[in-house]
Order: sequence, then structure tokens, then C-alpha cells
Amino acid sequence: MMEARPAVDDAALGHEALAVLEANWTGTGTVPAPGLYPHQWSWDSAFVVIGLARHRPDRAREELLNLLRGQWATGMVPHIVFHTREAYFPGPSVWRSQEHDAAPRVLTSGLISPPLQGLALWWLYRHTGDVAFVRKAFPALVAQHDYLASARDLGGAGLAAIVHPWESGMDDSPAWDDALAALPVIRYGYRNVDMEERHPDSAHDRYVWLAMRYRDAGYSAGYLRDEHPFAIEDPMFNGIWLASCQALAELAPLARADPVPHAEQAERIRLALIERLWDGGFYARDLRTDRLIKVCTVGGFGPLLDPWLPGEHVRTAVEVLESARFMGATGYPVPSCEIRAAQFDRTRYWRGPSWVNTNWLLRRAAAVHSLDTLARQLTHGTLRLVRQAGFRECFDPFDGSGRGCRDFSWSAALTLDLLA
Ligand code: 2M8
Repeated sequence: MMEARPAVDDAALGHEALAVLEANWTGTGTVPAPGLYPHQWSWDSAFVVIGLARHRPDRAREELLNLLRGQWATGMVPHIVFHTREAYFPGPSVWRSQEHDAAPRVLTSGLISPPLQGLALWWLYRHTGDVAFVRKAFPALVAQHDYLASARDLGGAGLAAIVHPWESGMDDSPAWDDALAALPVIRYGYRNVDMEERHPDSAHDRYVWLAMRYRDAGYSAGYLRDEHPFAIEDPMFNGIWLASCQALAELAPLARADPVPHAEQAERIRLALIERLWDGGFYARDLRTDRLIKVCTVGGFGPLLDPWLPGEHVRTAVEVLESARFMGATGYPVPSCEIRAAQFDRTRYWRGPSWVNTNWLLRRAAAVHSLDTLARQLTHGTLRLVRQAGFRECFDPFDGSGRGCRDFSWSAALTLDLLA
């Protein structure tokens, strides 16, 4: 049911968003939400940097630097940096980062998340003109991209593979169902969240098992290549990486670095996305079966972030996005799974609900392709969601009611950007 909220004008909404971000700031980073997610998450943090770029550039800079304190000597930027003492499962005792020579002093997870930091740094520069900060953060992001190119190109074609659903940022997306179902049945009974809103079969035990296998293999790249049972080339992850490579290519001269390797990397990703993940739309490829995963999710629109994606691919993908399979059928943008899929579920997390961060990414994609009407629809539809239901974690795409936790940082941060 839609929650009644008093009408808020833009200024009041902006103040509320800043207040949420202030409350979620721990002194060493912004938590995604109080209670449920009490540490610093990598792509959440990049969205916070983007949202704060205009309003609190000082805080945005601190946010990014604090996240990068968690970077490993391999260049890996972990998906969680544990700055606080609050309990979360799986916490430091599961990841055991401190036992690894490459890990920093601050405790972290051993997985990654969509590498949005390059785009976030570019966004910050665009709104502040702060060249000194670009110089400071740039080398860490080059190392992050080198890690992806060397340790994660498991398919050998220029794309980075995710080795865990958590790495996609869209944990319980139906795109991972078959790959998870192929794993042994595990019954640990670990739970950190309300499973009612998550994966129907409680794949959570398999998530933990996969993470522990990788940990027990010493977080080794060779193990990922040769043995790890979950390896997927995801179009959203790689679309974001491509956008970050382009961002680094543009920022490189400011950092007195060569732009060419970053532009070439972006080109390699574009060619591989088209060659390996396109089949009338972008789909994830399971490297263990060497098959495309033919379920259409919001992740399939990630490559639209590329301004140089060929026109025919842009047109076809946008047609699907605007059709009754996605935006054309729901009152609010953009369901996380196509609504006619058997797996679509408007109540479960990344299996149907709309999210502010993917709406924002698609609005960015619409902007880079000068699709002004689409960009406006995404902006207004997303603002309508938060105006009506507040800064919730996600939303029912049909009636706009809020789901998941409240006071969610990226919903607040990206609202600030959408209001600008
Ligand atoms: C969700 O992921 C965490 C695990 O990392 C979880 O399910 O507990 C996802 O929505 C992910 O994209 C997000 O980064 C994280 C924190 O907001 O929550």
C-alpha cells in the first residue's frame, strides 16, 4: 500500500536528503542505511560521492578517500570496508582479510562491486574543478582497473567477471539463479536479512559458501580462473567499468598521466560486450557453461552508459526499456526484472522492485545519448517515488510504495543530483 507522506517541495526534499546523509555519516564513511548495513559499501559510497559532489564536495572527497583506505595491494577495492564495530553478517571473522598479505590494516571483505569510482571522481571534478584531488585519487583508480583487467578477465576477452552474486550489486537477481542452482545444496542457516524480501529459495547459504571457498583459496586469481564454480560476465558491471575507464581517460591529462590506455581499455570492453553479451539485447554470460543467461533484467541496460555504443544497439535496447516489458507497463521506473519473466516478483529486492541507483544510471545513459524525453521521464519518475514514499531502499514499480530499509543513502544522495 502507498504510504501517505505530506507533500514536499524540492527545497524540503533536498534538505531531507542531506539530513539522511549526515545521519548516515560515521566519521569515516557513509553507511548505506542505519542498522541493516552498518559499514561502508563500495558502490553505495560512489553514489554518495556523486550525490554530494555539488553540495558537500569536502564530504564527497573524504567519502572516496575513506573507501580507498580499504584497497588491497593487488588494486582490489573491496565491496565492504568495515569502519565501525557494529555487527554485520558476513563480517570480518568470515572474510579474514587481516590474514592476507595484500590486505590493508582496515578490515574489509574479499569481494568487489561494480567499479563506479572512476565515474564518481569524474563527477566530483566536473562539479568542483578540483585538480589536486584528481591527482590524489587517480593512481588508486588506475590500480583498481589494472586489478580488474589482470585478475578478473576470466573469459580472456576483455570483460571483468564477477565471481559472486554480491559482486553484481544485484544479489538476488534472477540472472544468477541457474548458476547458484548448479552449486551443492548448503544448509548453514546463516541469515542477515529478512528473507521474505529476498531470494525465494534462500540462496543465502550458497552465497556464504561461495565466499568462504574463495577466502580459503587465499583470494587467489589462479583459483578464480581454474576452479571457482561461479564466474559470470555481467553487462551492468562491465558497462559501469567502461564508463569509469572513459572517465579516467578524460581525467588522465589532469593527473599528468597518459589517457590512451584508459581509452583503449574502454574500447576493448565495448567490443567484448557486443561480441560476447549481445543477442538482440545484452545478457550476462555464464563462463562455466559458456552460455548467455537469457533473462532480461535492468542489468542488461548497463552498456548504454557508453556514449560510443553503436546506434543500432542503443535503439534496440532503449526500445525494450521503454516497452511494456519494463517502463511501459509500470507506473514508476524501472523494474529490476522484465515484468513478463516468470521470475519477476514486485516484492523481492532485485527480482522486480525499482531502485534509485539503476534509475540514475539509466538517466545518465539517456543523457549521454541525448535521449532527453527518456532522461526527463527517469528523473521525474524517480523523484515521484522518493517524494511519495521517502528514501527507501527500493520501491514497488506498480504503486510506488517503499520496500526494504528507510533512510537509504544512495536514494538520498542521487535525489540531490536529480533535483539539480
Ligand atoms: C545489498 O547487498 C548486500 C550484500 O553486499 C546484502 O544483500 O546484504 C545490495 O543491494 C547491494 O547492491 C548494496 O551495495 C548493499 C548495501 O546497500 O546491499
